[in-house]
Amino acid sequence: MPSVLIALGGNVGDVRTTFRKAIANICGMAQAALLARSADYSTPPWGEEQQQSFTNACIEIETSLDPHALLFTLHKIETRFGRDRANERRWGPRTLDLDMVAYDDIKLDKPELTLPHPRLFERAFVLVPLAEIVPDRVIAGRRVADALAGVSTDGIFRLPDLD
Ligand code: A4P
Ligand code: MG
Repeated sequence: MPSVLIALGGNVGDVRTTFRKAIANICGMAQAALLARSADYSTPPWGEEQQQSFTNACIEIETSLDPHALLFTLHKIETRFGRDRANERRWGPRTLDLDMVAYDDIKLDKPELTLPHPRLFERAFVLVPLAEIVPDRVIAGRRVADALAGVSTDGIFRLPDLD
């Protein structure tokens, strides 16, 4: 079954609880198996800096859904957890953002779905949790751990495990 890497982010509400529930929803709604889950990380806001710090994490799943069906499912889950795309700014505050980082080695270049995620290599808030779970994975010709070595991780710290 295809392996998919998903980045989770949010900075409104109880984000760590949202992540826990959202991951359960992803597994249920996408008939997916959870292969790996990073720790949660606190990360400084990127893009628009005058907002609360974010919590970020990454997961690896196996699913039989195709990329578009999975994207549709991820959007439904974002909405279920209070995401309101119609009333938010790009890079602004949000309860839950679910980005598909990579879907096997599939390449897609459509506005509604670009794979691998086009801004992955600029984003320490994705690369740090990703390198925790798949350091040796090669995405768009680059090893994840090597890509992480090329960005600043200032202000990013791992949050203690919840039990
Ligand atoms: N889309 C295209 N490709 C993909 C893909 N691979 N995965 C389309 C998911 N979606 C994809 O996404 C906009 C459109 O991209 C969707 O319609 C989808 O079909 P969105 O989630 O509605 O918009 P967005 O999240 O505001 O845009 P973007 O560019 O994904 O921004 P970010 O970076 O996700 O913005 N700082 C920290 N520290 N941590 C964060 O998590 N997040 C943001 C949010 C800003 N700053 C942050 C963080
Ligand atoms: Mg997004």
